Amino acid sequence: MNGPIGRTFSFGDAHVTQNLARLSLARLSLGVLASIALTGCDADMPATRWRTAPDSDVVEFARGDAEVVQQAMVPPPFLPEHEQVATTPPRVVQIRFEIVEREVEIAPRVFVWQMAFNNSVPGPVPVVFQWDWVELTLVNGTDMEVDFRRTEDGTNQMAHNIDFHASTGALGGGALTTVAPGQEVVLTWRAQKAGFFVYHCAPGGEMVPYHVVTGGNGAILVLPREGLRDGYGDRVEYDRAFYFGEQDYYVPMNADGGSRRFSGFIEQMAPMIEVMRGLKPTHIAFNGQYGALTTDIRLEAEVGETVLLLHSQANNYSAPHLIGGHGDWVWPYGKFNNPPLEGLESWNVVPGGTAAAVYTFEQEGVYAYLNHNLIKAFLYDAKAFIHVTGGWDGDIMEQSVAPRPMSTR
Ligand SMILES: [Cu+2]
Repeated sequence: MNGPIGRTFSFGDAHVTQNLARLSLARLSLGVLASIALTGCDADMPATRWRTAPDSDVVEFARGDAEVVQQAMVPPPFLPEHEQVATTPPRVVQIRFEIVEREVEIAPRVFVWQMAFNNSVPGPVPVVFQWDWVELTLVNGTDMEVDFRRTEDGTNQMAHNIDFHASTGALGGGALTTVAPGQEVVLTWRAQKAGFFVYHCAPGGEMVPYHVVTGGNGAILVLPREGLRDGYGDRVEYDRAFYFGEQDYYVPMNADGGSRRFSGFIEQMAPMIEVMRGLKPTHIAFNGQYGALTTDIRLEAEVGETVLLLHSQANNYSAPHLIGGHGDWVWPYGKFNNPPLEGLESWNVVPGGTAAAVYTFEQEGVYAYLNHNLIKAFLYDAKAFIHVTGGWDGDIMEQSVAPRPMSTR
């Protein structure tokens, strides 16, 4: 092992030393030598040297030698406690998802039979490092207490599986994880790419969008082993992380403003697919339900704290925006091995994709983090509030003159 860090910064003296050792002399061209001579100094790192090189000792680490650890899942918008820099060799991280079919009132008088990974919509966020292995036990059913209506015997009705966009091979695991009600399966895959990645149920054909738009999606955080880096290559540490899972729903509605009710996930399917064909959501929510992150759960932060803002949409576009703040650093498509962009106002989430941004709060107040398609934010409910305490700096903003009768000029 060269050390705990899985990727080598491709700038600075350490890098040059290591890469010189790796390059065979025969392949050293004069151009390479010249570029090494020019970039051997930390102080003047050109932007083009942001890229990192994998550490072969980490990449080739044997799974049989890896420490096995268990990670308990927590419901979004929160993440399991985790380190931000890898201090051990690659591990096997064991997680468990229990799939629950349940009927939830996602908005007043609007009921949806959801498929919920680990009894939450969106599903929980596992947190691993690049080059770790993820060992998932996927259970089609649960014996946990569920605070929502279920089928009379408490069992699921349909087969489910999981497609991890972060994984490689066999439909992202979908081909190897299909389980009938009452079954469980174990899938192990290596986290080869760093970033925030969607996962979702994908049982085939029209089942795929049906299961996704009833809540069968979430995201996994795969951190670079050396931690997050800003556009200059410097470490970024965060004090808190929040996950905003944006969900579009296609609910068969009655004329009275309430939804149709069904006996279970199967009976709901055909009428819901008819609504889905229109490509027009009837409801859009953060964290699965209207009001989830504006009234039900209170998100808090303090001035001076850096917050990692994670966002996913498994089926549609979104345009995250933090009212009153910015994306200090935004990683395009939520993928950490690309240099982040600085000081953005709004940024992109593509369908089946994510965004990751950090912001350090400078003023107290209530910040809305939302989809800046403002119709989706305010006429639907694609928004969350973050309550920030810790003081106000009048040099940054102040009301210089309070409202008063207009003057004549
Ligand atoms: Cu499913």
